[in-house]
Amino acid sequence: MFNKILIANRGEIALRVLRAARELGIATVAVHSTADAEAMHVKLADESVCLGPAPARESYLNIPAIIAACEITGADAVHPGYGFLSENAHFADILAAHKIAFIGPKAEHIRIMGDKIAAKRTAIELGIPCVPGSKGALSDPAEAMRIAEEIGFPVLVKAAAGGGGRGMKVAHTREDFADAVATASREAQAAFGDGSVYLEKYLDNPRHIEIQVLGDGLGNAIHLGERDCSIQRRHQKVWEEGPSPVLDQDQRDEISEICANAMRKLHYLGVGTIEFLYKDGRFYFIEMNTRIQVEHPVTEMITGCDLVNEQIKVAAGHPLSIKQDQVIVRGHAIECRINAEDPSTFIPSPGRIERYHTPGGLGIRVDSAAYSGYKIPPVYDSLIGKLIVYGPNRKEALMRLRRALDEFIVDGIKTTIPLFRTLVNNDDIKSGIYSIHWLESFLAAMAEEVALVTAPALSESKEPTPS
Ligand code: MV4
Repeated sequence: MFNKILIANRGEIALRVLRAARELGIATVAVHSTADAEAMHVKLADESVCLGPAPARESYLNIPAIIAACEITGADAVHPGYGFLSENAHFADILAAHKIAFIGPKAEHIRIMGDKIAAKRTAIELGIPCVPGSKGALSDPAEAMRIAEEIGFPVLVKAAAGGGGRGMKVAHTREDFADAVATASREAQAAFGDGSVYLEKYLDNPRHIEIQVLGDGLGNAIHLGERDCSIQRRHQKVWEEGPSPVLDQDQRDEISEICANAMRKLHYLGVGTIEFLYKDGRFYFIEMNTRIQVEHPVTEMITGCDLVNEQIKVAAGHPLSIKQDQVIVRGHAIECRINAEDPSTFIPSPGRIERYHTPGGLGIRVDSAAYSGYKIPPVYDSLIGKLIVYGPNRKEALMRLRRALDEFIVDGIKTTIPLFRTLVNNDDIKSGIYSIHWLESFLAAMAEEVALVTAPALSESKEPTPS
């Protein structure tokens, strides 16, 4: 087992990794930027190293500084958390060259899944169902049009280097097509330095359902059920839950087993998430994430399995400690991502947290690095914590969530907690019938309502101003 893990991240996920390491009896090293000197992960770790200035590229993304921090502290493994260097195959290679373990998948698998075309080709080979589309990147325009007509409009043009929604364009008709390809390719070139694009049938109003997998790199792999992450805004998940409110047991068994079998064939190492769009009873692979995800606690609550603990053990070469038949999904969990943002405009609200009180009691988990007096720096993402609730069934999880949100106090900054108080009482949310576009339509309707009640009446506004 490792002696000392360097946690190459910040915020709540740095604390999450620190807790898992400590329970395994492994020493921890926190790294931080100058903006994070007072951050909780720095206070709680056994040791800490300042990597550099606030901008992530000079600190949390600074590979030479992280390698130096490992050498200075004698860390024999690095956990990258999510974001930052977590899906950087080059970083995994550099660590290997320095005889430092990367707590994550094999560089080869990170590389494949980072290239959306290679990922899809691999998924097809592994028997994972995909969205109908082009075989690979588009080459000449005439050939592209022929494929688009074969798929049938609407088609979606996607960037090979994309993911998370960047470099995507819908072509509704053949007239829109050339323009969509040109725009997507230009945006992809600008954003990723790679203009290659591919085609898929556009699915309207699907759900986003993902399968959690875990492998030991030796050919053992299991699945840990699904999470439904359809409630999102601008490709940022807002509310995640598991199991999905719309699947029956046969559907979830079928797709989960396909995923576990695929990971066995790959000799996949570590945790992973296979993302699908789901519509009319069918699953369509879109991408695979080769990291621990923000929403992993949903799975931990319904399976009782500690995913970060498992990640560390398999990275150290241990075979999987749990068999598929020991994974039992029980009850229901919901996660709300609490951001330091205005709950209606989503404008970031950094600053000092004055009062901070988290909910507690049976079935409540709060993963956060916030504390009273903590000053949220304006330079990183605005996630300040996650509230995860568990209940024996969805209805009771919703009741518990409502109760927990009422107890949560964060003063001094704006947070998205009030949005969740609205969502938990919404009929569509309560019924579980929603698609990936539900939240954005709901927010647009709310903004419209506010505009109507605040706008002056037409008769009043037309009144001449008294002189
Ligand atoms: C799609 C799609 C519809 N049809 N692919 C967005 C990000 C990237 N991960 C894949 N995405 C989508 N791919 C086809 N063929 C709609 C989306 C999409 C989406 C997917 C998941 C969660 C939220 C989304 C929001 C807008 C669009």
